[in-house]
Amino acid sequence: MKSLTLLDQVDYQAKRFPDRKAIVWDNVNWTYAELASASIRLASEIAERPEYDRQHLAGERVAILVKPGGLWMASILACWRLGMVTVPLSVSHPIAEWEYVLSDCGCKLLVVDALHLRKLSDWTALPGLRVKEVDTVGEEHDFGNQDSGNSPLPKIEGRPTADAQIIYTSGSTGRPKGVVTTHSQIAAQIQSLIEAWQWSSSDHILNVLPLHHVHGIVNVYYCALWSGAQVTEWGPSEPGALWAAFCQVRPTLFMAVPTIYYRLTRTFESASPEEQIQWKSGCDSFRLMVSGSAALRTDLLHDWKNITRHTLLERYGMTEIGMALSNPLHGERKPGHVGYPLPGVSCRVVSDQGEVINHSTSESITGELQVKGPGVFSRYWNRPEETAKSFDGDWFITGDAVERTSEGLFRIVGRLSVDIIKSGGYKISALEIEEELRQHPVIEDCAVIGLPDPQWGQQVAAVLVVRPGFSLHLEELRSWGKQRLAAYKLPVSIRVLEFLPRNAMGKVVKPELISLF
Ligand code: MLC
Ligand code: AMP
Repeated sequence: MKSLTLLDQVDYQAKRFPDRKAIVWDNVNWTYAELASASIRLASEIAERPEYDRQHLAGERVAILVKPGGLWMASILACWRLGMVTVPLSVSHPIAEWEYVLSDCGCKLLVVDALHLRKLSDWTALPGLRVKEVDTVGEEHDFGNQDSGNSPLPKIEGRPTADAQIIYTSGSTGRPKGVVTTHSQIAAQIQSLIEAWQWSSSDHILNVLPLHHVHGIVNVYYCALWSGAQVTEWGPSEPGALWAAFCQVRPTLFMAVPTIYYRLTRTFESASPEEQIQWKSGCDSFRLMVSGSAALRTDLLHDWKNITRHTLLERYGMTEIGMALSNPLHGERKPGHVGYPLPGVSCRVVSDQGEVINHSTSESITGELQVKGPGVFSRYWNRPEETAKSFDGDWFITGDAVERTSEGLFRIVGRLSVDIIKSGGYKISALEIEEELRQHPVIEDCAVIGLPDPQWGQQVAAVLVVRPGFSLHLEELRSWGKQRLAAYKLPVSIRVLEFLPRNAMGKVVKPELISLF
């Protein structure tokens, strides 16, 4: 694979096809030329600030708190021009979650749009953090020409192997960890998907995913921009509006988590016959619809096919590795399976004892999935021990149990840790929520589990032991928690016990708790 970066590639597209639409949001078009020039202008503005020693911006972390769309992408590219490491924040998180990330990765700069700056008005910024407001833009994106003014941007050496991005992801060890990827690792993740799914400049993708995780960031935005394709940013929306968007926008590609397909399907079923006819025809423009980030139920895959005639392509990935496995673009997409290793990705299956299980052409094998390849991340930010524990040599240990059939086809069997919950495609650490709940004045002890749910995959539930003489209702707990945790981490159900069931080692027996609900 060539050692280009996404930044080089966007600049190349901007020269080759300056007027081609790159990102459209709310009827505002950002051409490739506008995206490139906006990012140059923003980079110059950042570099010109007197408080920065511009030669030392490279490697500094910069958090991006900007709504999805052209300005978000221009902010990312601007920071990369300065050699800075982007840390995309979720626009829907409470301030406490932002603070954790900003402080964990030692961000010196927060690039924020006007909307989110208003949310931060009462906020006492972290010591040493500078805030750079970017316009709500697009509305008047006259970013001038590609000239960066009087101050040439600092020359950054060695960009492909430099750190590019940190994405925070939950693990089985409490608070989220920053996953660091370099420019060349991101390029490898993108190129693998472009090859497998045959992205081209005539593609047009509709995005509804958040831009703080790889699914929306890499699979949608970065792949589209690398290819010279168009992204229409739609944002999270209710399913009826999304069906209408399919009809109006006529995209060629769509990528989503199973929860979104579930909602679209249920909404379709309760729509009028006229709407159903219109919505069905809205799917004619698609060449590919992809599902991932969580297991796709086979009944949902069949329902979707009956409605749209599209067989969803299910693939498997992880923040640390990008995408690893995919059903084929052409050929059979087997329900309940996640396909074969993607280009450039090597996969192996390892037993409980840590022994590699050789592929068998006569029977299926099961074990833990390990992954190797040029797209695998470099390290967890500031966590050398956790980084070391998650690799066996070059092989990343995923924590997912898989089955590999004799034909080499993979199926995800489950997670090895009960402390990881997947809800709406978000990975959630039960331990992180437990730690937070223990701060509640009435909670003496608690255990958090994931309950199976047809819409969300799993939903967060908590079993609580409350202090003698006190009681606690779900709504009270949720309203206390929403200042501290993202909405999708808040328990949707609670049970109160006098004590938690523990095994001889003193560990809570979580599988026993599921039956309480
Ligand atoms: C939100 N709500 C939930 C919930 N999430 N309730 C239960 N469980 C959850 N998981 C509630 C909120 O509290 C709120 O309630 C109401 O639903 C609407 O909230 P929202 O934030 O507006 O949710 P919505 O937009 O409806 O979100 C649904 C969704 C979202 C599916 C669009 O979850 C989503 O964008 N998921 C994608 C996540 C993703 O990109 N994952 C990729 C990770 S990377 P109330 O009472 O306030 O109305 C990865 C690697 C790979 O996994 O392979 O891709
Ligand atoms: P994240 O850490 O948010 O990137 O989530 C990665 C995890 O999502 C993986 O380790 C899997 O457990 C899960 N995952 C991703 N894609 C799939 C899929 N198609 N089927 C089942 N689980 C998946």
